[in-house]
Amino acid sequence: MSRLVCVSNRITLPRKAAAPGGLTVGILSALKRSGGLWFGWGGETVDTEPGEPDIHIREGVTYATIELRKHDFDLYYNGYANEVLWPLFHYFLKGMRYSHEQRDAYEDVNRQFAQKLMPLLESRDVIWVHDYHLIPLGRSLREAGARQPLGFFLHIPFPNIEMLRVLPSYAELLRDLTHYDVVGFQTHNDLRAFQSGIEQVLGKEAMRGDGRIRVGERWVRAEVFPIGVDIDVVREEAVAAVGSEVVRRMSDSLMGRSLMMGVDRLDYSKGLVERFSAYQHFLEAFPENLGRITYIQIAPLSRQDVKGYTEIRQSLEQAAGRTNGRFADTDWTPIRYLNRNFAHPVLMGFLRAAKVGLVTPLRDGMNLVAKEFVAAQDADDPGVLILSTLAGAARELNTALLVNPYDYRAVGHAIQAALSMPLGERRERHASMMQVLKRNDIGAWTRRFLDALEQSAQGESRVRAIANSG
Ligand code: ADQ
Repeated sequence: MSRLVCVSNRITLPRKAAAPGGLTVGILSALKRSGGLWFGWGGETVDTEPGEPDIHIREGVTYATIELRKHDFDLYYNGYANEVLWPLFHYFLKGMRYSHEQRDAYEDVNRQFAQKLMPLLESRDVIWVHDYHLIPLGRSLREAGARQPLGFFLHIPFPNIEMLRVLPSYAELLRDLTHYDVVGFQTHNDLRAFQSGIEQVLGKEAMRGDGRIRVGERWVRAEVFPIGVDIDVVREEAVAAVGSEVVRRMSDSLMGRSLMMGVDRLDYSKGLVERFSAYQHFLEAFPENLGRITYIQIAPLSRQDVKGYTEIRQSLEQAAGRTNGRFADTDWTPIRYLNRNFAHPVLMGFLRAAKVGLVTPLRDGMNLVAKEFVAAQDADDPGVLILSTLAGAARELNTALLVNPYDYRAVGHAIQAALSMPLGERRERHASMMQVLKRNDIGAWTRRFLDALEQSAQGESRVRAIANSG
């Protein structure tokens, strides 16, 4: 039987207190089904030559972690990945800072990944590479002699060609993606953006009617695989956590007020500054809610070494301070803004306790918090999801209250509508979203991707064994 090898920039070994991000949840779900190897950077930087990968085995999954030189890491991760690709792919040109030195480091670190991974590979492996940090890895692996089936999934949006062309090396980026057998995206928009880029670089004749791309003698499959959540796990975590001390303490402290929750990494793409303005507008426009609603925003700091993240942090502290200074009473704080992590089950308990889930990114590949909010609700008395039209999740969760996150008035009105929505309507909207979540849960995501790899040019029978083992 063949083995699944997942590769991502960062590996988080399972720890009790760890708060896994979306990518981690997805990869673990895939690996736990079939066992296999997870390869990536372990979180340590060194000043000397990095050593050989460290190997750990936990619950049937082998974790191989590598070190990176500090200088390389700064240029590759803080630099190219997070100051060039992340802002560009999220349509934030203002945050983009391009340098050739960063680009060279990005290429170099991808080659280092390939060199360190090659000796660990077996001929029957199937390789699944994750996200924008590792776009050139497929080419580097092929150059190093890898012949195994290679898949790539992009967790973030893929920009329209007119945006992508801002990148001096955009054509190389598109060509690099064609070294994979399967390239996966979150939504049809992303897929179309990729296809229009490919048409521009390889010509219209490279595109087949069925969506495949011809590259010399090879075919590349580019498709949509919307990532989902494990509905049962989220529900179980949420139900169990509601009785836990930390969630009970939070609920008691509301003193009967309605709870509105936001849960995000602190990132400019998540639209928190705009969200805070919208909330302030809501309190001004609908003063009957003063003292009756508590908005808890959980936003742990991320990427603190990347310029731009300090600014957003300051803006948010000021905005929360302004709203609280203006509207708070001796026994009521309108916004509770927390820069800290909570264990996943606790978060799910908070989401279940909320009457309103506020998920208003300015751009997001998918946004799993939106899906988790829906899955965590009590179906008999569900809360209402307010969701940005610019999140990938809005393509599927179209019975959420959809808002343009830049339109603070519309977001304020949506909060008011959510708070006063009758039970029947809440149930209907929730039931319809649950159907979508069931169809596209995390297991379906993994299976579909591995099935596509199965049908791709190489390694049919080997991949089938993995896909069926779930
Ligand atoms: P992220 O940008 O990290 O992921 P998201 O999809 O919201 O964003 O996933 C976050 C995950 O981390 C969720 O499981 C959530 O519960 C958890 N999380 C978020 N905030 C947390 C907090 N404060 N404490 C603890 N856990 C927290 C990227 C893309 C997304 C895409 C995912 C998966 O940017 O668009 O949905 O990958 O593909």
